[in-house]
Amino acid sequence: CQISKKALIGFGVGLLVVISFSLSLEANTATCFLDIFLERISALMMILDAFKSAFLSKNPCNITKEDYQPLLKLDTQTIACNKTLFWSKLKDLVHQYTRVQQELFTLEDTLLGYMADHLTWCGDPSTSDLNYQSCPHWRNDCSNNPGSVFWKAISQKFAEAACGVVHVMLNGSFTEPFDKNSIFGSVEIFNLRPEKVHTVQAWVMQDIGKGPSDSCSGSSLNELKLIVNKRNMTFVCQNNYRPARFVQCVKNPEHPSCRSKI
Ligand code: C8R
Repeated sequence: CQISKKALIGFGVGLLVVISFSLSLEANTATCFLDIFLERISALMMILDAFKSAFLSKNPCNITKEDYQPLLKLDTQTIACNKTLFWSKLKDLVHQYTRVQQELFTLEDTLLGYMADHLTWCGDPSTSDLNYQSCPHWRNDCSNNPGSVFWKAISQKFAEAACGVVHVMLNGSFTEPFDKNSIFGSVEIFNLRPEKVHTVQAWVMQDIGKGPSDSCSGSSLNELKLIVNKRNMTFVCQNNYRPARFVQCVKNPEHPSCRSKI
């Protein structure tokens, strides 16, 4: 077969155009990714700076919600309606559950909550460094410590932003699953906006193998119901919510409550 010189040159030029176009596209894409990456790093640096400024060089027993306001302003993450999940006294189960049911979000599934979870932090008025020796304990030392104030401040914002149906997972193996002094019972429930939130759905989960200490029909849940209704929202309660029970049963498959219909 014969290929003319002209056709060969045309083909060569065409190939060059395609290669150079795709190379420039790749270069553009790479620059674009780099831009996004740098943008994210600088946003994280700003968040970290605002976080540290809230407590560094300050008396760790004298932290206020206002100290965390610059940090809260930088947090623009929003959770879609019906997707917020609060909890009290069963941190492990609720997070095991949201790892599987990724449509629901606890505070630790948001940037600020994720950053601070499992951490203890404080400063010292005499230095601008983090205090690596000791930080005040909220019960034994002082309640206005950097950790407690942080959790209260971001929990308040989390609750204010919730809309639609909100969910809360409570521990039915405690005599008071709804604890008025907890962050859920003292901050979140009172900062829900009834004009945005129409229903509070409670899931009361008992530990497998432990008898119920309290359930939806108990006095503690009734207290929560009264608060919710008084704030013009509907209250719905369910004991041992099946999907979360499945998660508990992964570790206890042979327990009678897991073998029978759960
Ligand atoms: N919330 C509060 N406290 C949180 C937290 C969180 O998301 N994450 C952590 N690690 N902590 P509890 P509660 C720490 O008594 O008081 C939000 C804090 O040190 O079992 O009702 C969350 O949105 C804090 O003092 O529960 C959730 O709905 C304890 O754990 C409630 O508030 C709180 O543990 C849970 O707060």
